[in-house]
Amino acid sequence: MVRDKPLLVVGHKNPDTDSICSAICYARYKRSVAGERAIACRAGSINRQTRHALATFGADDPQLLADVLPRLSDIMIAREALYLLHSDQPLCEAYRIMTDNRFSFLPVVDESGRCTGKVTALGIASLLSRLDEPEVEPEKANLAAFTRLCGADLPPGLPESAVGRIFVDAEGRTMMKPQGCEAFPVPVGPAQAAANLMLSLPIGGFLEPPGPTFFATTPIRDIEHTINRSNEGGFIVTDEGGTIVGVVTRMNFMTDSRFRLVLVDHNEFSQSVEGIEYASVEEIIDHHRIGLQRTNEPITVINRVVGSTCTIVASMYEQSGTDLDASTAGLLLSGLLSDTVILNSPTTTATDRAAALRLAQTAGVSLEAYGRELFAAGSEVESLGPEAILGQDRKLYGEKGRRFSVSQIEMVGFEAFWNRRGDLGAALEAFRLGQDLYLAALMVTDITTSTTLLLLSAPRAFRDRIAYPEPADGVYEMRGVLSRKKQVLPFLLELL
Ligand SMILES: [Mn+2]
Repeated sequence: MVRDKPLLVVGHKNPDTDSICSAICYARYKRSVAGERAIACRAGSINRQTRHALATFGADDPQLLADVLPRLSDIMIAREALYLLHSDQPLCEAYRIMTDNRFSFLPVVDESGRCTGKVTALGIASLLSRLDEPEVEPEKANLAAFTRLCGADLPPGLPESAVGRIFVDAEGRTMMKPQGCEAFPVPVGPAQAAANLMLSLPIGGFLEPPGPTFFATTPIRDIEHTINRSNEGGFIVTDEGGTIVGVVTRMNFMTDSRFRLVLVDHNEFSQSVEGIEYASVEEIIDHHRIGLQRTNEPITVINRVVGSTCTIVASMYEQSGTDLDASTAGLLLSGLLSDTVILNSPTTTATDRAAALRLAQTAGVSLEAYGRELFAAGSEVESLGPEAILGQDRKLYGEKGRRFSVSQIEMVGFEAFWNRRGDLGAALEAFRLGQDLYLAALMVTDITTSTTLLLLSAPRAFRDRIAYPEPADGVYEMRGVLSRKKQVLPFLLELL
């Protein structure tokens, strides 16, 4: 496990107030109580209700997590830690850097930072094993590099580079004869001198093609197949403009690059941030039905039948003996009141009521008044288009061989809904037909009267089976109904 990575705490997609506030507060808990480098994250945009809670209790937006797919940039050896070669450098410099750092290859770049090829340890080894074969075109060797390799000083007056030749003179000395200059002796044997001469040639003559090249932003999973089928020891990584930003070796692919996650307010991967199956989920704090994936390692799962995830986080603070600050208490209260519709939802438990009272006191707000304020601030109906209202909190289901959707909005009073009923009905119908769903429903829940108006787009035969009063065509009045998962969903499944 990669302990140096931060622990990301994130709720479900289309985050509601409970998801955002439990992520913020549990990240605070992990930092202050467990000493973890925890970061609160979100898997989507912040709705108006949550925005009000964050503003009221002074919290920053959690960091947006578009996905948790490890990318090449997460595992590569970055440019700063890398030696980039130029084609006019002598081969011995590449050789030394590779042996000192145990690199199997080094990229060669031009002036603009583009990769023109690479030098590999294998390539140099095979050159040195074929010194007798005069297949290498005569090239100008770097004379300073050559004499240095031979452990001698460069005689004065010689050019920087020249085509050279090794021979043994009459006295048995190993001699180097640069073209157009006097021969000079070197203090090594002829075979070593020949090898040194080879290593003094410019890299440019021995470039191998760069091989498969990838962008740093590419998710690792997208190139695994290509990597596995390639016999290259390493790969060049560039930015979108083609400038080299690093390399990856096969060893780098073995490092654990997974993001470390805590899931709050959900446990089903289908509701989670993109790429969750490539992350390391270390904890789950939730209050929904269990839809867990099999895991490779033991993980902490806390799932309790309470009205909100914030209730669970509040009890963890309490058990740890840590005093809550007003901001954290206010945020936890917001998530709790939001999910339980100000303690009116049938999902509300005695634990939630007790926690809400304590949290309101610590936060210094009136539970009822703040709850109404939160829902009034979150009412989307005046400000959003019909598609946005339907999409804000929509869940898709596939049960009993039918696919259907249930959206929900909470309101203070129904007036704004009746003003927009035509728009919303048309948008609901269009969504159902566009998605080829059996039915599409919108729960419009008035939290002041605990009544839901169910706006329904469904086949006639299905609608005929509904026994609730129908004050307007396709609008059903469900008194005492607040909960999608506990009331409306079972009701619809029964009719199906
Ligand atoms: Mn929740």
